[in-house]
Amino acid sequence: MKTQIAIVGAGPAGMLLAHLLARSGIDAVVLERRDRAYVEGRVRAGVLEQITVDLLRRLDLASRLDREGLVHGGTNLALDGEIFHIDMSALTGGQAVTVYGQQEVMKDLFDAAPARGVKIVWNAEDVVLHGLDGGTPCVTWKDQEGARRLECDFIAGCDGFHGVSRASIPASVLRHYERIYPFGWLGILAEVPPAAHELVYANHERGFALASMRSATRSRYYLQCGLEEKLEDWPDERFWDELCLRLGPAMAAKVARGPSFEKSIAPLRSFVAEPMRWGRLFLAGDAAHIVPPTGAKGLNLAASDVIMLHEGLVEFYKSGQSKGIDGYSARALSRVWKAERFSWWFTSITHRFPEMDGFSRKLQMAELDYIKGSPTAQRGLAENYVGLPVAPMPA
Ligand code: RFL
Ligand code: PHB
Repeated sequence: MKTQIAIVGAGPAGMLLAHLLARSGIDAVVLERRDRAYVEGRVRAGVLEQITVDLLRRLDLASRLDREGLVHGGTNLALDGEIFHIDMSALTGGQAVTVYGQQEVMKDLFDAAPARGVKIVWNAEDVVLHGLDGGTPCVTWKDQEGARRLECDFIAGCDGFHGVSRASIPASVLRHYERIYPFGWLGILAEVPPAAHELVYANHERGFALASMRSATRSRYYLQCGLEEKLEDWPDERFWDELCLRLGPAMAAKVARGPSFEKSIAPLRSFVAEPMRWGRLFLAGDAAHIVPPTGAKGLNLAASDVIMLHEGLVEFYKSGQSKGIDGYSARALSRVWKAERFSWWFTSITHRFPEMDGFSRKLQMAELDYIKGSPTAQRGLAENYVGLPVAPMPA
């Protein structure tokens, strides 16, 4: 087989890139290790920045998003049960985020794929990238038809944090920057109406809690938990009790309890691999960087990476120039690092750290109190939360 772009991974980065390339008339094939049900079934992101919403609209993939997505012009912070509102829209000249689950985004991307000519190979095992530093790269894998081979011009490594793409770059070239946090998030989904109209990020003495949602009838809640904790230790009643404690009495009165139908623990990590291009390979999304979910940035960074990569590839194929693809890594990393900074900072002011002494706790409380009283501080938070702009292509 032959194509122009081999895309490894059918997550948000891989599928958004595949749709963008299909629209621009650039041939691509997506190779995914799992099946559609697995990729679509993963409960992950919930908050889309405007640039991600605009991308889905540009791709004509937003009709359900525009009907069902919940537009949030504000968010809430809570300190030991006392809640204050941040009017993000007023602070950012009318910008907002949209609550629409990653599962729904994936469904829309997969449903539209066949009619748009987006080719996906499911259950591609043992994917190996070859010839990255030469002129004729290719990808090999195994599936039900046996050993397969795809020749291409470039490879887009969109295979997430544990994928093969980043690992195919020589260690002497790649630099890693990392922070591992001493806690995780325990998340549940329940078919109950959300406690608040907008999200609540709660800093409590006992640890962080987040009240989020998927729709007017489906709630998503998270609790900061220890990395050693097991799901069996968290029956629903314990979860609801702890959530209500951390959100405080005013919010607790509005929490509707019900059986959870999904429960999982995710560790928190900040990670960046540089550069995001090596020879014929480009990394995009979680393959190159991870943020703790506090800032709701992971899926949105996957979207901004592939917007930039797509622009570079279009320039290359339409005008033969390589400035866009040559500048891709630096351009993408400049936005990635700002999201890393924001996600780290937002995590640091909302979570309980094991080594935290009285002084650190007082500083955290002072910072939240400062944000509460200062429109200037709120503007910084709001500007980052709704999403920073994508820098223009290098001239
Ligand atoms: P993905 O989604 O991990 O997709 C990678 C795909 O590659 C496949 N793959 C391979 N395919 C072929 N060969 C191989 N060797 C392969 N290895 C892997 C995998 O099967 C998979 O299908 O990466 P991508 O596309 O870069 O997308 C990243 C996002 O999924 C991720 O950043 C977000 O989910 C992060 N995230 C959030 N992001 C937001 O923007 N807003 C949020 O509110 C938000 N909340 C979250 C989150 C992530 C969470 N968890 C569980 C980590 C909340 C949580 C709890
Ligand atoms: C979610 O709804 O899953 C969600 C919302 C906001 C975050 C992280 C996750 O910061």
